Amino acid sequence: MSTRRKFLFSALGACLVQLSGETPSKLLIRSARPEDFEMTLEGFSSWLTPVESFFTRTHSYTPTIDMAQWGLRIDGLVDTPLTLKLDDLHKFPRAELVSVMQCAGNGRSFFQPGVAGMQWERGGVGNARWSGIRLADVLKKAGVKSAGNQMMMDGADEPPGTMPDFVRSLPIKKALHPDTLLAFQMNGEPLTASHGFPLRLVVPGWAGDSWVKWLTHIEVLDHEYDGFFMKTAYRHPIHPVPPGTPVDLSQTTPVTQINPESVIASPLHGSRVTMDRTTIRGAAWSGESPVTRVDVSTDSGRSWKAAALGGQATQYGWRLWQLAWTPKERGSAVIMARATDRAGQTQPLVQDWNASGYLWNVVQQVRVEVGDTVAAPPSGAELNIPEFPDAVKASCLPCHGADMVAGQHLSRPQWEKEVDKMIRWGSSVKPGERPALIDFLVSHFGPR
Ligand SMILES: Nc1nc2c(c(=O)[nH]1)N[C@H]1C(S)=C(S)[C@@H](COP(=O)(O)O)O[C@H]1N2
Ligand SMILES: [Mo]
Repeated sequence: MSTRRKFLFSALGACLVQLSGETPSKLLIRSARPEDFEMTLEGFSSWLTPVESFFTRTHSYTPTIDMAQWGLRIDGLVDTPLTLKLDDLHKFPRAELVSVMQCAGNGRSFFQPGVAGMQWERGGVGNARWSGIRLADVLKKAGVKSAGNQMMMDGADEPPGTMPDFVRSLPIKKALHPDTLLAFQMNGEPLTASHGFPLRLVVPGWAGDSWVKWLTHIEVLDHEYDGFFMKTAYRHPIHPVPPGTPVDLSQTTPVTQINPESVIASPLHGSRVTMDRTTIRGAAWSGESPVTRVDVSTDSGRSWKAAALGGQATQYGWRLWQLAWTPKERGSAVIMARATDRAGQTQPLVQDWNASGYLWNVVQQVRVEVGDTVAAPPSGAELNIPEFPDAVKASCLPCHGADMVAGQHLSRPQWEKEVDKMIRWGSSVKPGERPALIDFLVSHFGPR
């Protein structure tokens, strides 16, 4: 944390919770408060993502859990409502699996026109070994009534102001699937505070928004849960729309499974390689259906070759892949990789646009120069955070950092919409301050 950041943090931090851990050194900090950290491209070289390299996505703050008080409540449409302590949960049969977890918004920064939200590039995803117990075993103990077809899940995190609480629901069919877990562990270690200690949901094949952290309450319902994070957020259009078109919520459906995707870990975009043999490699994954092939092109998509798949083959984990390439000529080359899963789904070349920037999975293009020497790409642009006027500090920064604002690239109507949402969620912007606030945001953080 910079000194200036620390200063703002303590000056405005009266109502705030501290960061849960040390500043992560292996991650890109998209937002320090709340914690939104992105995995770097290096992460696509390892089969299991170490916890210290694993992305973090938190809507409000990381709660501090008092284990003397903590319990998991299961109620609603069940025969026997239960409150289970961690010891009780440990008595159920153990279950474990390797699965990718990907944020629904991974790749959001690539949408054109740009959309509001965390500006993830490719690293809002990771692959880990999750251990715990089957959710189905716990639900069977409570006895789901025949009318129960959805399951509400809530964690211990509490939002600031009047922001809605992060509460989600899951169809009971997915909840009862033997691979849906209540996990205590990630890669053999107890969950860290950022990743949901002491208990989180593991919903393999589905986007991260269903993987509720710090789980405290499950309620069996006969309908989809009615809150903001089910009925407004995490929805995407049923039918494709022209880019930039707002879609009525009645024409949207909740985000569920993730799509096939492949990321090139090496060589890096903008780097220089020689005429010698280069290994092109990366990782590929899909939703509930495993990746069965990755095709690589080194000539802008004119021809494709199957890459060799490595890492372990599991239902939900990612595969590492590689292909040897000996360039035939000097100049500029575009490398692409395209994953296909067992269900026959493959990555598109053009994304269907959606206003929330979910489920980006367009085939990546990595441009390299073939020359006489090897060279790393030029280093990327740093986030430039200007000094915020006092009124902006006072209305925005009590709840989140300046980095969260500075990462956005929005048009005037988009900023107006965001500011009005924040006012609804308890920001102290006075009516007279709104025009200057919008002007500041549009002039510094306008469209790319
Ligand atoms: N309680 C709670 N659970 C949550 C969230 C949250 O904000 N609160 N964020 C969700 C989202 S959108 C994602 S992508 C994943 C991220 O999990 P991670 O931080 O362990 O990577 O957690 C999910 N579970
Ligand atoms: Mo997410």
